[in-house]
Amino acid sequence: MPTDQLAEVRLPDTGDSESVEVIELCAAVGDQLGKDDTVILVETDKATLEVGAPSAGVLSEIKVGIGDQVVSGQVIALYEADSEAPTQSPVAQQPKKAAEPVQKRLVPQRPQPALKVAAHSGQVYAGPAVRKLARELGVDLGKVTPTGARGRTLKDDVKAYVRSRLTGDGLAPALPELPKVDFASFGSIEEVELSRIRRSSARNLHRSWVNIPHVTHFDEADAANLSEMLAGSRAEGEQRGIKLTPLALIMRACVATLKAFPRVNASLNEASTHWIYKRYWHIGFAVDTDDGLLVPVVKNADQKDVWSLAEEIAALAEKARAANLAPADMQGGTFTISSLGRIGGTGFTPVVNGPQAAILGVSRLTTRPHWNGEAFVPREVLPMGLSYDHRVIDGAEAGRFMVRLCEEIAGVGLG
Ligand code: CAO
Repeated sequence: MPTDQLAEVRLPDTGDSESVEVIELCAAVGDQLGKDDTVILVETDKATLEVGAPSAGVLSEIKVGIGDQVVSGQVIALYEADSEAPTQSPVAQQPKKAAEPVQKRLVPQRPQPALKVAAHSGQVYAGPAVRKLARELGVDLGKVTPTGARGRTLKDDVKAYVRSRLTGDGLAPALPELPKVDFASFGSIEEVELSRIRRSSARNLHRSWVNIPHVTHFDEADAANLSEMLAGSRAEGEQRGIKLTPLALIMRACVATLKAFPRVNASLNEASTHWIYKRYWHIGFAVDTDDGLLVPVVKNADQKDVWSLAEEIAALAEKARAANLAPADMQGGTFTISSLGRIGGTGFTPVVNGPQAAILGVSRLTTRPHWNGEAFVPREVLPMGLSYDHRVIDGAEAGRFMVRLCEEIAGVGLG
């Protein structure tokens, strides 16, 4: 089509008396444009503005380049308007007068000019073409390091981010995939879909495992007192209608120890620059249900005696097994206990329930020979392992935490 029959995209009145800079070309020659589709981005002192096509058509020529200074009314592109959507401003039909107001000439029947402030989400400063690319690639622009002028994110930044994720450069290495195996080729198989709970706990466990540098510290507490307490509590428990189990006593000992070691009750902030100390002690505990693992939380455990703790643990475990836990029952935890004592085992390494800093794994009470300086004597012990986020807790601190926890358990009372 001859140039003089092409429709124009002109820069509308930007409100700036001076020229403005072209910072991005958002379409290429040959692109099919819809009405208002952005052709270029310009930047004024105050904002980034999108300049759109007044009607649908195919882009024939872009008359400006990145970095060019343009003024209101200047032709920035030519396009072949779709025949069913005739433009208001083909050059041949509607010759322009320099003095004519730009917006009227471009989009006479529209209340709004084809110019709008480019959308900014949060702190991210990027044009629509960059946002479109990010959307297509599933990239969170907040995670991309901008290299453009005044902190603007460029297409190349998005591409560099994707490349680094794929090749394992930088801080976020890509995980190598497990080999795909055709199990059926080796024998008969049955495929069973995971429950919603199992799928969500698999996600949470994986997320914690790959994000948190785990260390597990093992120790054993003298459990003579704890066993005695439990045995001695039977009659009172029957009266109260509450069964005391080791977990309530362990939880109480944990709270006392967490108060002495506040970092174990803390979390790292998202940017890993600050510790967040929580002045509340909400203790989660793992419950094994038919549908998978659930972690209800005893809120304000520091304000409850062992009977109240035992009662609440039993009620929450019951709710978990009946699939009746509300989301609020599982939120706000500051530390978690996973007790496999009823089942057995001498020790295990639980996965930290991030962003918490630590989790205590409790194994089965057992009797071991203990050297008292003169002879080996039988001693009942409670084996425990504390898995912790090594970014939050030093090894020595974890060791001291466990020594103190063992002391608390050794001297635990019913108060
Ligand atoms: N050593 C020996 N026996 C123990 C024990 C221990 N460390 N802890 C509990 N027991 C015994 C109790 O003395 C009691 O015995 P009696 O029935 O003879 O009186 C019995 O186990 C009580 O068990 P319980 O399960 O009813 O009560 P609990 O308070 O100890 O635990 C709960 C409650 C919900 C934590 C538990 O039932 C549970 O689901 N545990 C599994 C947690 C899990 O799956 N963890 C793995 C998660 S992956 O990290």
